[in-house]
Amino acid sequence: MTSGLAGADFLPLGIASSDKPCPSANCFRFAGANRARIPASVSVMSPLTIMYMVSPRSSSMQLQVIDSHTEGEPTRVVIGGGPDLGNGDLQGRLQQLRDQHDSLRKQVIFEPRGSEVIVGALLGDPVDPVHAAGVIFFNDVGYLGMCGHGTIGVVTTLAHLGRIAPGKHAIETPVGIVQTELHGDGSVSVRNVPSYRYREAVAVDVAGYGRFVGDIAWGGNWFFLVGEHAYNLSVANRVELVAVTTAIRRALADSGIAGADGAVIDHIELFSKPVDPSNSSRNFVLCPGASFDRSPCGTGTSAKMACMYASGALQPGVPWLQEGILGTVFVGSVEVEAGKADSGAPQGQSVIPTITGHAWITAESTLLFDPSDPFPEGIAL
Ligand code: PYC
Repeated sequence: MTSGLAGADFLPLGIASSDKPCPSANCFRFAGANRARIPASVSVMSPLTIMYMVSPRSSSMQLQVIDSHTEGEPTRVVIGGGPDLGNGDLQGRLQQLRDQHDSLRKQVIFEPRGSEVIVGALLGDPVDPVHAAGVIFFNDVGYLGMCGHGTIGVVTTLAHLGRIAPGKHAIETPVGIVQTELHGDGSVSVRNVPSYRYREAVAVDVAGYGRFVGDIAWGGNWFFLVGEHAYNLSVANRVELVAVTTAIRRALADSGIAGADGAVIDHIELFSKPVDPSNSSRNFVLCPGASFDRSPCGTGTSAKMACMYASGALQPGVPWLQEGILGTVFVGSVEVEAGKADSGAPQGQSVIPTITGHAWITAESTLLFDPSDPFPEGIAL
C-alpha cells in the first residue's frame, strides 16, 4: 500500500512560522482550530502553522520535505503527507512504518526524487509533549536506530520552520531520547544515547583483502572500527574504500561476528591520521547500504570515543575532533553518568557522547507521485 496523501482536497505547501508571509494568493493558514481540517492520514506536529492551497493536481500524492546537509551529509525531513503512525512510542511507530508503510522510505530516498546518499527523517509528535519531536531515521536499505548528522539536520530544520529557538531540545528516537542544543551560531550539539565498546580487537578474514582487526562498538548504530589498514582516506579513493569496507561488512556477517544479541554490524569505519593536524583523527564510514557518510558520522564518532574511553585514551570532557572524508569536523566529548552509563555495556565502559556540528538548509520541496508514474516507489538500483 502506498502511504502519504493521495487524492486529498488540499495540497500542503509547506510549514512556516506564523510571521512568514504567505507565498501565494491561493494560500491560507491552517493553525489552531483549523488543524482539524487536515486529513487524518497526514501526520502533523501540532504547534506548527501550515499553509495549504487547493491542489491543482489533486490526484497526485504529495510529501512535503525539507532538505539540509550536515557537514556534507544530506538529511531529508518529511514534514507533511506521511502516514499517521499514532502517538505510541517511537519503537512501535518504527515497526508500523517498516511493516505497513515502507513505500514512504522508498519514495523519499530512491531515485529520481532522492539518492542512496540521503538519510530520511520522518518527523512526528513526541510521546512526551515537553520534547521537541519524535523522529524515525531511514535510508536506502532500511531504518537507523539513531543518526547523529540527521539529528543535527532535524534540529536545524525545526529552527528553520520557526518551531524552536536556540536552547535545549529533546528529540525522541527509536533507541532513546536524545538531548540536543541549538546554539546561537546555528551549530547543534547532540547528546547521544549511551555508547560503548562491545568487543575489542576482533579479527576477521576478508576474501581478496586479507585480515582486518577492529573493535565492535555501539554509538546508536553498530560499528566495526578499524585503525590499522593500508588505505588512503581521501574522496579520490572512495570507490576502493567502499569496496573494501563492503567486503569487511560481508565477511563479518558470514563469520557470524555481530553486535550484542546478534545485532547486524551495518556500519564499517576506517581511521587514519587527520589531514589537518589540529584534528584528532580522520574517518571513512560505510553506511548500511552502498553509500559512505560525507560527514564525520555522529554515531560513528560516538562509537569511536566510546572505544577510546574504554582503552583509557580519552578522558571525560576532553574534546575529540573527528575529521570526516570531506575534511569537515564534529567536535565530540564524553561524560560518564552513574547509573545510566552502563546500560547494556561491559561494566564501567559506557559513556554519553556529545557531538557538535552544523547543518545548512538546501531545499523546501513537495515531492509529487503521479498515479500513472511507472515507478510509484522510485527506482531501486
Ligand atoms: O551521523 O550518525 C550519523 C550517521 C549514520 C549514518 C549516516 N550518518
